[in-house]
Amino acid sequence: MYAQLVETGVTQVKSAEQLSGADQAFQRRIDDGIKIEPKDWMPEAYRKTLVRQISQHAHSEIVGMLPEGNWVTRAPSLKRKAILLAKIQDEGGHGLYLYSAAETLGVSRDDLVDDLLAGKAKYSSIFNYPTLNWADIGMIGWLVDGSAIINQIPLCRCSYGPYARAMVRVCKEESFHQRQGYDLLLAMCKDGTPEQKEMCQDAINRWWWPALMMFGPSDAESVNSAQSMAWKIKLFSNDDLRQKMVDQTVPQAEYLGLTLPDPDLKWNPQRGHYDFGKIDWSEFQEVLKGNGPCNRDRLKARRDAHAKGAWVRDALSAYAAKKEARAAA
Ligand code: BYC
Repeated sequence: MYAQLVETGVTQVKSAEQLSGADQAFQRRIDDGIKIEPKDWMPEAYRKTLVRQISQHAHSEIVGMLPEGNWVTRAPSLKRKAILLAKIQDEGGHGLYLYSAAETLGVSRDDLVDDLLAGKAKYSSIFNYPTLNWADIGMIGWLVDGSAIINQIPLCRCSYGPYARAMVRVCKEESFHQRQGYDLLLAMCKDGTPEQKEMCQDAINRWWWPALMMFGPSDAESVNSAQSMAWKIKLFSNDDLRQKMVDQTVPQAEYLGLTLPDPDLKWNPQRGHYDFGKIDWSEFQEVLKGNGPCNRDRLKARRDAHAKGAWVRDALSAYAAKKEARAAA
């Protein structure tokens, strides 16, 4: 892979002495806020970190279509169905931008997808939870896209140009997604029946803690944060972003008349933030190991979809080969 990258000009071979000088110069560029572009020299570990994060992010967008897809045929009105379809389509688009951003780092999309299908690649833990009632669709928009925005707005300023630029459009679309989720919940909580409000409470009881886990392990346990922050791939720590999510969401939940399932949640005037209860990190670790409620279903759905799409890929390759042969003739 390294040789291939050298060949394609993504990176260059340096002697050990040059490399440490190059590393320092690279860090200076980062510190000065200069964006790193695909053909610039970059430390191998920086490249690998970006491939890891961007590909996980891309996979999350693609797998993230599944829990929502579950409700397309059962949306309660034509309007809600059209909104949901548009949202799911947006997520697919985000996945494609992100795979493209990863490809600028010298990896192939086919390899990334193979890793996902083989169960080797991670994607966000949140998408291993089921969507059991229509209010879950509102919760995904409000809490999951809401968390995604908090995490991703800073990524628009991250040090790697293609990732930062992809994030600008992604964030605009995620903002619309978040608002549609809240709008759906407003309709159910404010204008709906007591049963509908109960569905919303049931949904928030199930989604609240997994949404907080989306931000990743606590800062003390986060193995990648320090280096990623030094490289400005991440601009804020997992815990800082999680706190922002809690502070932002509590008043929104109050307005909906929903109770967040955390008896320890309370405003702390000294800190100027909400205190909240302990996250069950053993649940998070189990989901990461593949033992969440839907891990197996999600991978099966992606594998089946990939197999069913083989004829499209074959047709595209045959068309491209024919076009190339014609051009060469
Ligand atoms: N799920 O050292 P850490 C969306 C892994 S939203 C699964 O803190 P890092 C969407 C982590 O990868 C979701 N795995 O890592 C919204 C690492 O494992 P490896 C996608 C997780 O990278 C609505 C290990 O735990 N968003 O797309 O510094 C609809 C240690 O963690 C999770 C993004 O991906 C998790 N929740 O920080 C549709 C945003 N958390 O790789 C779609 C970009 C941690 O060392 N990503 N892990 O084996 C990020 O900002 C960061 O990668 C994270 C983790 C904050 C997620």
